[in-house]
Amino acid sequence: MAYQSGVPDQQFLWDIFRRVDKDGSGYISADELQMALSNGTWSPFNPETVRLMIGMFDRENRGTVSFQDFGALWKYVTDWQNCFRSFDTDNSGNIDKNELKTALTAFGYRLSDGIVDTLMRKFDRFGRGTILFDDFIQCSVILYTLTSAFKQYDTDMDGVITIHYEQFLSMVFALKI
Ligand SMILES: [Ca+2]
Ligand SMILES: [Ca+2]
Repeated sequence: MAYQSGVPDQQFLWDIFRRVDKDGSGYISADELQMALSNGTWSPFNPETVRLMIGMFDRENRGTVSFQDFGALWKYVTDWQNCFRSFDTDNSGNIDKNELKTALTAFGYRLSDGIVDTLMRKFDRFGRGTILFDDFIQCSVILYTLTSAFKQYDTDMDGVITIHYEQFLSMVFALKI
């Protein structure tokens, strides 16, 4: 299998694409992507994470991903898999609170234990005190999106913003989450 600068070759991608595109429509729908992805358990891949990912790579705004954008999507998923594995230090197949803290610190966040607890509660879909692969992506993407929105207002970067009600509404409604 030939790889050029980390990008899988077109034939390899096409084979995956055809397998994922169950109805042969030439586009990957959210349902098809969800079926193709695994969070390491028998439970279905988080539909919210699927929606986020389709939204990121759906350049034609049809709610689906074409083969043209599939390479980028597949690389994104693979990068997240590698990231998840590297932070799952005890190889349990999920991320516990300490592993999440380490991951967030490595991503450049400085968050208190209280916020890490809040993230754990919010993204631990099954109430087991751990976060699965799909929920880890969702957690990271949302945290990134919220942080970017905050930073736009925090021009002096002191971690404090003062915004009016309507600025707040515009900020929240502009979020792609
Ligand atoms: Ca399809
Ligand atoms: Ca773990």
